[in-house]
Amino acid sequence: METQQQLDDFQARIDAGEKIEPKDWMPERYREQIIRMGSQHAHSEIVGMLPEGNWISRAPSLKRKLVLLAKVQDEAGHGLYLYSAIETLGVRRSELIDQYLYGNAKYSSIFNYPTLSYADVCIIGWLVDGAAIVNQTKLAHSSYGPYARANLRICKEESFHKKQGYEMVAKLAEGTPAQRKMVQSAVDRFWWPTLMMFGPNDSNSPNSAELLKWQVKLNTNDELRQHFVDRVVMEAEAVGLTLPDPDLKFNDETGHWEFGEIPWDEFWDVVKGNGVMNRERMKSRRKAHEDGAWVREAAQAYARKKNLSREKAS
Ligand code: FAQ
Repeated sequence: METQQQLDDFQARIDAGEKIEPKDWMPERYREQIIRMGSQHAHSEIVGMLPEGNWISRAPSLKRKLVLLAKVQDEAGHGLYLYSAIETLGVRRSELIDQYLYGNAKYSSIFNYPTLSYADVCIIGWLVDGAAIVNQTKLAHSSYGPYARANLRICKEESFHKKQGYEMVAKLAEGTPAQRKMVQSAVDRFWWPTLMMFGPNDSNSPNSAELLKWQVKLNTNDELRQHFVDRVVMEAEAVGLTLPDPDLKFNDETGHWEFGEIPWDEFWDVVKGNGVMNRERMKSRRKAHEDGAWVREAAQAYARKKNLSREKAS
């Protein structure tokens, strides 16, 4: 039973900017929210390897292949940092993974879109990693210590991902007419799904109030989305690409770029599992997990053996 005094003391620690660490007292709902959000974040990083992984064997040069291999491996690492951070709350990683492979845990909607050309890989680096950074640099100040620290490490790598993506976009944008067409088509297809990554509008975001109160999230979904749009408009202009939104216009009074209505029906459809690639993505992840069962068993047997010999020696 949580007492009002415990809840007040907890809130006072949050308001004072203290980090909450695994062994500290916390409301059960705080624990549940970090597990929900952090594990969905981890699943997203893992599923997020698939769209770009699709192009590793078809990268246009050895250099591009090496960069892409390293980037996709980084995403796997991000998933592992996040699972480790969430496990500090007493939940097993295998349980979390089961929830998304065989249950109904979510992962980011953006990874349910296909990568039709190599330019899509470049656009993912620029826009998707760019959006992830806007979100995660804030989460690096989140109140839950292990989750904040995982995000700090992730951001350092994501910044590099974004730069390499933007560099490739710039190269294509100044290339042949066919290359320019290819990269513009990728922008056209990824623009709205990228804006959806920030989640529903604030008025439709049931988790935000609690997460903001506990400083798990430091900004609302709409604030971060706006911050991203303000940055990207200038970046698109610099490389001569057009963002596919006729309503995009600068508001002198607010100092922000206004943008058109996000296709929310499409967003909810994808979140519910009906996107173009949802089924394919889950099939690939389940297969990878099941094919890897022997590796997990071998690692566990090795760990048991090591523990046993340590016990005997002591
Ligand atoms: N997709 O009440 P809210 C990356 C769900 S990492 C799917 O607003 P909240 C790296 C939400 O879960 C990208 N579902 O939720 C990379 C909730 O459902 P639930 C992932 C979504 O938590 C780059 C319901 O809608 N980043 O890209 C989405 O306050 C390149 C109501 O929503 C993170 O996960 C969505 N887009 O705010 C990898 C960052 N949006 O659980 C490879 C951490 C919302 O109640 C290549 N997470 N939903 O059943 C967050 O910042 C937040 O969780 C939000 C959602 C902002 C995503």
